[in-house]
Amino acid sequence: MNKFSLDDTIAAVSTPLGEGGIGIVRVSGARALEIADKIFVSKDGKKPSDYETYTIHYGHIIHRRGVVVENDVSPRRCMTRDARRATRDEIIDEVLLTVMRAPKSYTKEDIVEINCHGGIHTVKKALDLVVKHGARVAQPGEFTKRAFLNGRIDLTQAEAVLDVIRAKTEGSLKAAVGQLEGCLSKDVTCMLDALVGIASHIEASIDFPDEELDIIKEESLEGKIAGILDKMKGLIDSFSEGVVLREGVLAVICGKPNVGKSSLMNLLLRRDRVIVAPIPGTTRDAVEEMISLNGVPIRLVDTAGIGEVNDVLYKESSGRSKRYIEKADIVLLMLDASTEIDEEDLEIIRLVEGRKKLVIVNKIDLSTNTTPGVARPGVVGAAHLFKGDAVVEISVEKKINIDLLERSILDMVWSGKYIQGEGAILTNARHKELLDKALDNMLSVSKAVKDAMHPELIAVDLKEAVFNLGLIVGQSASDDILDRIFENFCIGK
Ligand SMILES: Nc1nc2c(ncn2[C@@H]2O[C@H](COP(=O)(O)OP(=O)(O)OP(=O)(O)O)[C@@H](O)[C@H]2O)c(=O)[nH]1
Ligand SMILES: [Mg+2]
Repeated sequence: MNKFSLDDTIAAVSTPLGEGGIGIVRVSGARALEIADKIFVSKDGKKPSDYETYTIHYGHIIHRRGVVVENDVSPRRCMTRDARRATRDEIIDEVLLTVMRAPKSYTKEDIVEINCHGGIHTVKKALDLVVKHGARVAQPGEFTKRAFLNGRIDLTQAEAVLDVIRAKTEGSLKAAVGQLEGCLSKDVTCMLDALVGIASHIEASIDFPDEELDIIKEESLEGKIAGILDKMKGLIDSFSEGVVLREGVLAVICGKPNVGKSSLMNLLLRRDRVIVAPIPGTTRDAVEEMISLNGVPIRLVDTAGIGEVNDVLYKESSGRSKRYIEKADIVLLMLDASTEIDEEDLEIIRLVEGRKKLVIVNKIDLSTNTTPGVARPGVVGAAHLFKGDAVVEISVEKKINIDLLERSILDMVWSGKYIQGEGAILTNARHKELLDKALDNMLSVSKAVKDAMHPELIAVDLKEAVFNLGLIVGQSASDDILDRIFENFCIGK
């Protein structure tokens, strides 16, 4: 991407390619208005370059092939009707054109957006025309990259743009919007300012060792460092839950055939997504769907029962179930309350031993023991196998304890310590990695200060911490890092 300069004017279709109400071609750069002048014919007779910023105008996108003049004496007069038609201007579409002038635009450059009728051919033709008149087709994420390079947003905010687009649930969206609004940037920038302040004093004490600048011996320095360490640790701690908001939790329902796994999947999804039948071995493939529990995205997987189903597909389908179980963040192990624990159950219990899991005892409506909270006869003998694991008794059929089940799943993945969208929460592995490094640097600084080491030694770690924190918000980020971040974006964003 970096072989392309910021001087180019870029263009892309910013809406998904397909049938829709409107399709938008976005053009950004110094020549955006000049290009629009060449292709847009307005109702009011004005040119886009005459328009004020933040205005929208009705007109047509025209491909000017040449003007056909009445009583033409040129050789065109001798052309066939088809050939003459081919030289005429072509109306591409009836559009609305929006003008947003630099610097108050998404990219801080002049932007023109052409709102076409949403159809693959109209938007493609409009884009072709824009390109023909001097724009370059944008790379993925290049508009947002320009917003970053032109200083409108920092790197965490640019990354949040993609998170907003890809948000899996309301909770993910709140966290992403918080980051886009600058929650994380603010925290990181505060830490950076504090570090730079300390670093400049330390540099001064290196440069003027004889003067009264012995900041290292100042008590307030240790306090300042402790404050920064706390802030860093707090953010790092938030990652275990933040990443859940961004990526979702993989929760795999497993158990022997016919215990009610697919029935539970459908119930939690609130629709009949998978086939349910009283025949063991109904589900053959693993099916993954997203649900939201209080805004927390859960990637729920229904698997084929692992057990005695004697046919050729069994090996493949139970193999798939096992592979999913291996990948699971949490295992939802399902047992049948109406039957005794048998060898099939035991095989699966052994398979998921030591995993983070919730034991779900289903079909309590069929069980003879109806005392709430008391383990069913079928699983009494196996209680010792679930040491420390939460057990929830439910009936999918009669919808008993489904709220409790959902709460139990949520409790396993979300502490409730962080309110989505309120305050900074770390959701991105890149930020976590850099904060981990910055924390290490600061722990060394703290130790060096306590041990009254030479200021030059302290300064080295301090600089590293500043560098690592700076990378989070994009200061001194290399082209490689930027390429890796922006290549994940869609074209037109
Ligand atoms: N009585 C009762 N029947 C249930 C309950 N949950 C599921 N069933 C029934 O149990 C049978 C099997 O349900 P499924 O959801 O297909 O079971 P499964 O675990 O997905 O089975 P496989 O795909 O074969 O592994 C169906 O007839 C369901 O209607 C329940 O809570 N109580
Ligand atoms: Mg099933």
